[in-house]
Amino acid sequence: MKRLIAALALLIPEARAQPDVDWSQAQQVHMLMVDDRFVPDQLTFQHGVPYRLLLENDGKDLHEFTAPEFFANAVLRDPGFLSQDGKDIVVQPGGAVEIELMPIHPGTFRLICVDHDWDGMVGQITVD
Ligand SMILES: [Cu+2]
Repeated sequence: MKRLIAALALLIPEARAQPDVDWSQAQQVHMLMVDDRFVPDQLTFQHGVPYRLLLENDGKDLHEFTAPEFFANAVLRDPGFLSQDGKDIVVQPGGAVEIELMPIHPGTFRLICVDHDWDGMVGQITVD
């Protein structure tokens, strides 16, 4: 038990303030990544509502869901999915990543794939 508490204490500085979120109520949102586009390229969420966001890479290249401001304004059930200091989610070709998150502030947030924004792999996330 002592060990568990010590382990949890180590994790706490990493964790964001976690409001009580009923993740069983999460709504499914699906985004496809292809070479080199997000499909759709616009996502809309309601703040205060939990979502299960499925990112599926149907392309031959690795793609990234890079949205640092969006993530900074959301609670993630498992922040370990984020790489690059909370900036993005890497999805391997032919792979998929599912993250559970809840946007906590309204706003409009830029989405890019850092590898292919030059080729138009950009999008927008709106939180109402
Ligand atoms: Cu890409």
